[in-house]
This record gives sequence, structure tokens and C-alpha cells, in this order.
Amino acid sequence: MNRLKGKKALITGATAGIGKAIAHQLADLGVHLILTGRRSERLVELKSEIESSYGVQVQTLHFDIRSNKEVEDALSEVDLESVDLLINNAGLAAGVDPVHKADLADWEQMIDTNIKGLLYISRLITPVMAAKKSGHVLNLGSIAGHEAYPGGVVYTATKHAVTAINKAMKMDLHGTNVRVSMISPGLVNTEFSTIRFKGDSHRADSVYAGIDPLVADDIAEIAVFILNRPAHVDIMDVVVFPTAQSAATMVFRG
Ligand code: 8X3
Repeated sequence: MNRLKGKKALITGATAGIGKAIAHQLADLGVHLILTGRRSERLVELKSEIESSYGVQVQTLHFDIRSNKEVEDALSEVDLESVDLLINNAGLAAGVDPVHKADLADWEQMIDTNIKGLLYISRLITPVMAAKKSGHVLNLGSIAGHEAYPGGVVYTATKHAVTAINKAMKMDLHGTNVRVSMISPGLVNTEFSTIRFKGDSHRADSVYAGIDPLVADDIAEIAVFILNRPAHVDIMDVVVFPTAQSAATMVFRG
């Protein structure tokens, strides 16, 4: 049963990977979209691709989520009342250096995007959802929000923060009918690792070598399942691994 047709979703970080896959799968169900990201050409391409394939309305917003001023300016162009679904997808890992060697700029980029950016958007959308007593926030977490691992001192900290934000947001919105959910994936083969390794695609490929990793569409299917539940069902967190992974650092390469 499609309960999503005619709704509107705002997806952050929609130009690639999981965000883009969620955009396609929601549009396929008749959901209108507001797609946000930093790469304006990719947003324009995605808008025309989705509008022509699915016949839904797509608005694009081009801004850097790390700047609250940019977020506020961009969202002033949006009818916030019309947003039914907020998909907090924007996030990244930068570098794998240990605490005593890491680059501060990497830490700031992850903290500013994965935690502060998510909060900036949520701060603007959730009051409107609470006032109209409907809406659904889906946060993209990670297995790194449940486990720490070496080389991930700040990335895992930011994803633990998302886990905490997800739980506290649910409690803050208690009694408003607004649903709050999270997906916590393990290894998903997107450009995530290429970004983490700063463009070293050989190293990025080695993360997924010898296993059948998750792909963006696997996560998008779970997102659609969560968002399409009846109004009384709120799935708080789905932890999902590829079959060959059993913990953040435990991968069976056959
Ligand atoms: C991405 C999954 O295992 O690289 O959040 O932390 S992992």
C-alpha cells in the first residue's frame, strides 16, 4: 500500500549515493521532492531526470549545510508547511588518521556537516511539523553510531551524536505525532569511501573488495519501508549490514 503518494520530502545531500537513491524511490511512489546539496549542476541534472521519469515536482536548493546562514537563506524559499518528510542524509567521513595525527580541518568538516548541519535543518523543519502535528524525520545514522573503531575517532563520534539526536528528538517531539527514525548501515558501496580517502579510489575499492557490499538502493528500500508505515508505527532504528559484515571492523572476505 502506498501511503506516500502526494507527500513532499526534503532530502539533504541528495546529489549522490543514498540520498539520490531515496530521491528516486520516493519519486517513483509519487512523492514531490526538495533536493538539497552543494553541487548545483548535479542537482539540476537530477531534477530534470526525476521530473521526466516520475512526473513529480522537484525543487532544488543549493547551499552548504555547514553554514546556518546559508541553510536559513535557502529554506526561506521553501513553504515549510508543505514538508511532510525530512530525510537528514547529508554526511561524510574525512580521513582515517588516528587522534594523534589527524587533520583538524577533517574533524571540523565532519562535525559541522554530520552534527551541526543536521541540527540546523531540523531546527527549521521540526517546529512546523510539531505545530501541524504531522511529519516524519528520518536520520541517516551508521554502524559507526553504535560502535567506535580505530581511525574513526571523530567520524564515529559524529555518528554516535546522530544516534543520540535521534533518540532525544523522538522524546522532544513526544505527543506531537511527528515520527523520528534512523537507519544505521554498515558498508554501503557509494562514493563515501572515495571521499573518506580523499579521492584515492584504489583504497576506496579495497573497502568493498571480496564482499558483496550493500548498495544505495538497499538503504533506500529500507527508507521507503520506514516512511511508508501507517501513522501509528515509528521505527526508531534499523541496523543493516551486508551479510559478509558482522561488526564495524569484522568483514569476511571470501
Ligand atoms: C559508514 C559505515 O563502517 O564505514 O558509516 O563506519 S562504516
